[in-house]
Amino acid sequence: PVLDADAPIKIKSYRLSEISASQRIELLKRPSIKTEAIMGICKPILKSIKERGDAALLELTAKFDKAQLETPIRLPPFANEEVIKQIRPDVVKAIDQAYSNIHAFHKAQKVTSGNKAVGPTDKSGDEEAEDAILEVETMPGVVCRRFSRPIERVGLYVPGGTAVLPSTALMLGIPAQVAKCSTKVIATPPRPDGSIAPEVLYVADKVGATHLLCAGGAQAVGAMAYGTETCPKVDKIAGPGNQFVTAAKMIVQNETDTLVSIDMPAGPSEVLVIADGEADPAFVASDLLSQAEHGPDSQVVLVGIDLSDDQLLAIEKEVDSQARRLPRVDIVRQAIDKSVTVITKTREEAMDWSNDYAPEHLIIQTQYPEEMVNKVKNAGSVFVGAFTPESCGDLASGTNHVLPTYGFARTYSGVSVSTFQKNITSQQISTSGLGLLGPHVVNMAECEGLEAHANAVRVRLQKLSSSSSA
Ligand code: HSO
Ligand code: ZN
Repeated sequence: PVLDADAPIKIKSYRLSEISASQRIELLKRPSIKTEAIMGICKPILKSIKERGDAALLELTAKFDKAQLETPIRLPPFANEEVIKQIRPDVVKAIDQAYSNIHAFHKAQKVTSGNKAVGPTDKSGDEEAEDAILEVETMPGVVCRRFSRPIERVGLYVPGGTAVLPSTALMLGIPAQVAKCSTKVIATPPRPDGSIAPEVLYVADKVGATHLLCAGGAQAVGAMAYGTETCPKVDKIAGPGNQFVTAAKMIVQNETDTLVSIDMPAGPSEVLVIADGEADPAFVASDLLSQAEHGPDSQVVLVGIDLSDDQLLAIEKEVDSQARRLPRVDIVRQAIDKSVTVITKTREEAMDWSNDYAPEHLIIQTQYPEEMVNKVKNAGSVFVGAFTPESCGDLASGTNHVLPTYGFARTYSGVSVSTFQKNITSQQISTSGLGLLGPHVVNMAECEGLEAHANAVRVRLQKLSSSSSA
């Protein structure tokens, strides 16, 4: 839709006290996604990749990305000195700092998931962090353990489109590197001249990617899910993407013979900002706009706590004037057109609204922001206090920016090291342990009518009693 360039760039606002129950439900809703239609487009694409592999992949890349490639796959090293020279030196430094912060935060996740940091992983390579083992002796002689292992082959989707996203390559590549996945395919669409952004190539080397798949959309998802002549088949595909990427991920995940998992369902990116009368209107507006510039379907929500008309007006003025100075103002205008401001009386009402919405990003610009964090029930990632803009988490603070959208923050977590691991449990029972536990298992097996289960314990108990009496 072409929006009038002279019209004010303004978010529709409501006072909570004037909103009916049914209106509340409507305002909390995300715009509906036409999954069926999109899936209908993706299915033949996936089928052609499955049947014709690289040949189909190259045709689709020529069609959708306008790039003529000889092969869809590149192998490391991806960025030689020539490539790195094409990146602004201060951008190289920024990527290095972001890598260091994100790596530090994700490496720490390895040792906090259990009670015993004496993992089974070897100490080779650059990842010295050890996997935690959880160990509980549930009865004397009955020891239960849980440990993690990397998912071996993973596909990391880095969107192309209107922005270059080396940050997404970091957000997916680092946790996979820390988890020690052995095959890491980064997929990203090539530019029409067949090239890949040098910043993404630089990151691909830093995270130890094993393959670069120069393809995007449903066809890239298909190549990683099924494997082609040149692209390895992967066990799990992670990363954000447009509606086609999301639909393709959902389709391949449901194909029982494909055996591929995905990180999470994904919708358009979103932010909810909670601000009170103390918040700086320029800060609040800047955060709303940094989300709005991602795409026309970005969701932007402002929840104001007891703001006067003047205070709201000050924020609205900032939104309008800052937006007009942005290169991506046309995208911003479309996103803002679908956005909502709600003014509540109390902090509790504001937090209830946020928890009901379950935002991907929650920014808290209020007095005593930490107290508000304690009340967060549903959110992907929280930005605490006036000097914590979302951009910092998006790019370089250390947390992951691949987060649950569309209300899935109620049940899903963002990408982390555990996205690229699975947990395995084990148990080991001593003879005395079986003496204590065995009779209970026999009784339960009989109750379930499973005589063979009961026997597997009985034969052992009999052996133990005959050898002890012998
Ligand atoms: N806000 C985006 C991530 C991003 N921002 C990448 C800038 N670059 C989704 O969380
Ligand atoms: Zn962002």
